Formats: sequence, C-alpha cells, structure tokens
Amino acid sequence: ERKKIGVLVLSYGTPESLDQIEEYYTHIRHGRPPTPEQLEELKARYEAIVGGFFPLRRNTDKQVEGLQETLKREHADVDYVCYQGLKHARPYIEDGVEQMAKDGIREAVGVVLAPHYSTMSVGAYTKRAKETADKLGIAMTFVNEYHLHPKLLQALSERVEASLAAFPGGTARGDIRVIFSAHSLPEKILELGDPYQQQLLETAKAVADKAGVTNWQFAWQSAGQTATPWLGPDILDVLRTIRNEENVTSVLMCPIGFVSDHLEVLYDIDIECKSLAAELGMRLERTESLNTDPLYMETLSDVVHRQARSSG
Ligand code: FEC
Repeated sequence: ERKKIGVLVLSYGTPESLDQIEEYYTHIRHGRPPTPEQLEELKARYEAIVGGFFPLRRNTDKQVEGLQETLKREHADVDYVCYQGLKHARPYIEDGVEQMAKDGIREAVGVVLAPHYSTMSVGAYTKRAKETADKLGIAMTFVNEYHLHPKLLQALSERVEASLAAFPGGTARGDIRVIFSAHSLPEKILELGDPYQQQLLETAKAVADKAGVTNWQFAWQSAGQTATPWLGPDILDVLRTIRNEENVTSVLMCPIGFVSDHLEVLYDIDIECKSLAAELGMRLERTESLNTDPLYMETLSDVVHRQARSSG
C-alpha cells in the first residue's frame, strides 16, 4: 500500500458573510472585540471590494484543490491528502489537524500560503499546528519558506512583464516605478532577528532581475493600528513621495507577500492606492495575484514533497 501523508495547507481565513465579521475581527485581535466604529469600518471595506462577498474563501478552496491535483500528478508514489487549517476562521488550524487524526493520518507536512517566514506570521501558524499534532500523535514537520523557489520567481516575473506591457504605448518601461509590497509587521521583529524583511527583499530583487526591471523599490502595506511602530515606509506615503519628489507618474504595484485576491489586495491596493494615485495624477496598475497559477501549485507541490522526503 502507498504511504499516506497528510498535507495541512495553512491560510489566513476570511469571514463567510457580513455577520461573521465581528467574530473574525475579535479573533484577529486576540479575543478583544472591536469597537462599533472599528467594526463598521471593516464591514465597509468588505462591502467595497465585492458587495459583501468574500473571495478569499473560494480562492483558498481552489488553491488547496489545485495543490491536491498537482501532488497526485507529480508524486503518484505517495498518497498525499490535503487538509485546510485557517488562522482566524473555520476550519481553524486545530480543526484541520484533528480531522487528519480522525482519518488515521500519522505523518504530515504543513505549508503556509505565504512564501516568506516571520515568527509573527508563518511561525504563528506552524506553532499552533505543531502543538495540536504533538497532542494527537501525528509526526508533523513544516515548510518554513519558499520565497526563492524558481517556479515562484518565474510566475511573479511573468506577471510583472505582462503588466508592464499593458501600460499605454509611449510609456517608456524605465519610467514605470515597480513597487514590491508585503504586509507590514511591528518593527520589533527586526530586533528579534526575524528573516521576514530580508526574504522579501530577496524575492523583490530576484523578480526584478528576472524581469529586467531596474526602476523598483520595496514598500510595506496594511499596517495595523496599534500603539507600537510598524515597518515602513507605507505604500501610501511612498506614492506621495515619488510623485512629489521624483515626478513619477506610472506605477506598477506587485504585492509579492500575498498569493491570493483578498481584502489587502482588492481594497488596500485596488481601491485605496488607486484612488490616491488618481488624486496625485498618476497611473497605477497591479500585477495579477497568483491564485491557482500552475507554477504556484507546482511550487507548493515541490516544497511539500521535499519536506516529506527529508523528514520521512
Ligand atoms: O480577505 C480577507 O478576508 C483577509 C485579508 C487579510 C490577509 C491578511 C494577511 C496578513 N495579516 C498579517 C498580519 C496582521 C496583523 C494584524 C492584522 C490585522 C488584520 C485585520 C484584517 C486583516 N488583518 Fe492581517 N490580513 C487580512 C485581514 N493582520 C481585516 C484587522 C483590521 C485591520 O487592522 O485592518 C494586527 C492584529 C493586531 O492588532 O494585533 C499583525 C500578515 C499577513 C500576511 C501573511 C499571511 O497571509 O499570513 C503578516 C490576507
């Protein structure tokens, strides 16, 4: 019989309807409910992207299906079975691991739908999964990062090239500023020696090199509203600065820290950045999200298989 290995696909999670936003937001805030104003503000953002429809739910389902099919096709000698574990919504990470145990899985690999490692992002997912797996007697190891996987870099650089080509004729390629972005985190991660920033810069440089882009920079987005400082510069400040101080009028946003269409892309970039750019008289485009790009599915399949082999 073929060996059976569980694959826990870890992702952020999203509410499935407007009335679940409060529970979701409370979970993100470590159990502290939001104020009525904060709740309304978040509801308004979800309503603005798709009239209260939550694309991340379906995108994650499709990514997990895509990974399952790719694993089956590329590694037919192993019986990989994919499960979902979400950070802030059901099925929670613990639910995913419990389901594996119920199905008799004794060996598993976890992979996060985010390519860059930080103790506060990927590390927090894997810690919860490992604790549950240890309790339930599942031998579980994790893919920590895959930010320089050649197929990931290829998928990203193809997107950059396609978007650059879509600027109006007459726009010189070298005049388009490419801004790579990722979710900000509290600045204290730097003192802790966290690899997050370094890995993001490595991906940005590798993608720029591959696409032949020299006019690029990195910026942070979607910082939380807390008393402590978050990593900057923020994308909105960067747009103002490059317009006012360098007279940049064409911008391509490439959110390399995210792999799917969701609020941080569809609202923070497509609505917030685009409206500021319009105010500033700039043309702003965004690269398409990876979603179920076959190259991304193959990246995940490859790192999962390598991890399973090295630990099994
Ligand atoms: O579309 C959706 O429904 C979900 C969009 C979404 C993604 C996402 C990714 C990341 N986050 C990360 C860290 C933080 C930290 C805080 C925080 C807060 C929020 C809030 C919403 C939200 N995040 Fe998120 N995040 C998404 C959505 N995130 C909504 C709450 C309101 C707000 O601040 O806008 C601050 C928590 C605190 O106050 O303690 C920290 C990181 C990622 C990227 C890596 C990953 O995907 O895991 C890091 C998608």
